[in-house]
Amino acid sequence: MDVFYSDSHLQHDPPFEIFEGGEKVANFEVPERAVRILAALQQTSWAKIQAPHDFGLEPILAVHDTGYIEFLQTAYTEWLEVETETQQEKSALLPAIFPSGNWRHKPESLLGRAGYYMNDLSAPITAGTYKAALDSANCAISGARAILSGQKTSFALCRPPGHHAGKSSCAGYCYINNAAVAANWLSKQGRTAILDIDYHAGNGTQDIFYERPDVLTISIHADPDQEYPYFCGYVDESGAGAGLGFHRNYPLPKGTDSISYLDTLREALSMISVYGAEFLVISAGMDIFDGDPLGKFTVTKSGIHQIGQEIAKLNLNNLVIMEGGYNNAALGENIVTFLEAF
Ligand code: SP5
Ligand code: ZN
Repeated sequence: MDVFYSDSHLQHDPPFEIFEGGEKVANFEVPERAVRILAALQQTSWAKIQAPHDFGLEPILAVHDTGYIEFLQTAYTEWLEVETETQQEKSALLPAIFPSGNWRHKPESLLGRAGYYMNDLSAPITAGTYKAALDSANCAISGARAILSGQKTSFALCRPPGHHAGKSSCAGYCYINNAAVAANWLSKQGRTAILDIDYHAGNGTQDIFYERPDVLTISIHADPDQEYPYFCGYVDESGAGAGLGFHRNYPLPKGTDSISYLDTLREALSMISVYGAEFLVISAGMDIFDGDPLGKFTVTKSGIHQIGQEIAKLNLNNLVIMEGGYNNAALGENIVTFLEAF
């Protein structure tokens, strides 16, 4: 199986994030995650680990706003030039204000644009963030190219993850929506669906394809009424305009176990069958695992393997994209057992 991985993620190591209540904690989305996954794949006989091809900005700008990508590119160096009242350390940029729905004037200043483009306090921009995000997207497109040229399944070891990044926003550890970039690219070649199995609703992916009928998007996740991203991922959100009927959310309660997860998965998979997808992009978050520090499902390692088996049974061309998963000690074996089902 072709696996795409780039070392540039190591340069993206945000020192902190802000939890509810203003608690500043070490960022959960750490380089160790991808290092562990890589090490586990290196132990297998089947993973063919390769560096991604550089596809340039065009496939990224096909799903993201140009102003947003330019902001990501220059924000950190601009931040170094901003004069601050205190001698604060400038290891990472976060905003301190967010526009509400009606306020959509885009400011000129860096700190104004930070609030405009950054949706929460968990995706700080550091010196290495832009390059890491670009190469993460390049891993996804490389994986797409591999399945287009005949590989049954490929794996993009993307870091940073992508499914919370919208057309013009970063959030939830995500900057460029790797799955959306790859699925949009594949959709020009054949019927494409995205299945998002990360614990958190794939709000960025939903945003990007919401009015499009040409990429079916389905997300199974924790009920957003209780969990991040809170404002998106509900059952009544099913697409709009030409895209009406081409988005589906499956919110599940906390404590969901392997058996009930698999019941919901089978429903989602039948929708993908009916759609007649040729390419399936899987946003694979391993934070559904029992014992994930940010998740409250109880899906076991064997459950993760069965999820892979059910998806593989559709017999589509599969692009597996790494999303979340924060139990670092279990992350490598969880991804390996998932991929072994393919
Ligand atoms: C890609 C991905 O999985 N992003 C997830 C971002 C979730 N961020 C939510 C953090 C909420 C922290 N709540 C703290 C509860 C204390 N245990
Ligand atoms: Zn997640």
